[in-house]
Amino acid sequence: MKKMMAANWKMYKTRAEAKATAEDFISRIDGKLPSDREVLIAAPFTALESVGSVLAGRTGCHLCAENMYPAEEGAFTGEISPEMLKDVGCGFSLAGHSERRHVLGESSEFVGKKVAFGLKAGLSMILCIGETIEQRKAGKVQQVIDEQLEVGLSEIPANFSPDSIVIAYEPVWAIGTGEVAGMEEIVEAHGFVRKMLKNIFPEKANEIRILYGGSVKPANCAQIISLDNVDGVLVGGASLDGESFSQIALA
Ligand code: G2H
Repeated sequence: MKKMMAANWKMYKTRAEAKATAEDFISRIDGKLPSDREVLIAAPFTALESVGSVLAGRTGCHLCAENMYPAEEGAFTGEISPEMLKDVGCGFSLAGHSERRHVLGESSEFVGKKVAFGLKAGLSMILCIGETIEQRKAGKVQQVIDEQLEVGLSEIPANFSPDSIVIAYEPVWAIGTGEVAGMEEIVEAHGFVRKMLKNIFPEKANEIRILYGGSVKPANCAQIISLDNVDGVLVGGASLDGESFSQIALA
């Protein structure tokens, strides 16, 4: 299973800034990315084409949307379909990032519809999950993970390929706060994720990648990706700079 080193640029960067960052990043990893690693950049919709032009044709480099709407087309003002994303060169989309769950009010059911629809439309999907600090303090980490996985994956086609689904565990209290989860907390949560995946897909669970996200930096990345059941990282703030993200990708 190849490790996935993924950037999430959120609502940052104009087209020109995005292209310059992608070019800087690629120039720093060119010829150095181990064959057992892949990199992925999730960029704002407006920057997908310019970032895609930099990643195009590069082995192990993927373009990703940060969100999508579960319909082919229609009267959904402000939304983007999987076909539109594929048309601009995306192979992946995020679904259920905590900022969409908590700032935009997306439910697990809606996230599950996106994962299933995106997969059926030919995208690979990165399902983001994770508990709030209140849920952690109440001892509900496993319960939240189980619910978000069960509902988020409930409608996917039975014949899905395990490399077309990626889970990103991102504890909400560690996102953009500089407070990375402790190594034991990461191992425990990723163990819960793997266990739940085995319950749902006994034959494919070990081939589904589980990424950690939440204040990943060049200084902590190598240790995090060496942990049990950590198959890569999803990086926000520290991916906005080409040098910093290249250090993470090569960590
Ligand atoms: C979590 C992460 C990227 P950051 O949202 O998805 O962001 O690395 O800034 O905590």
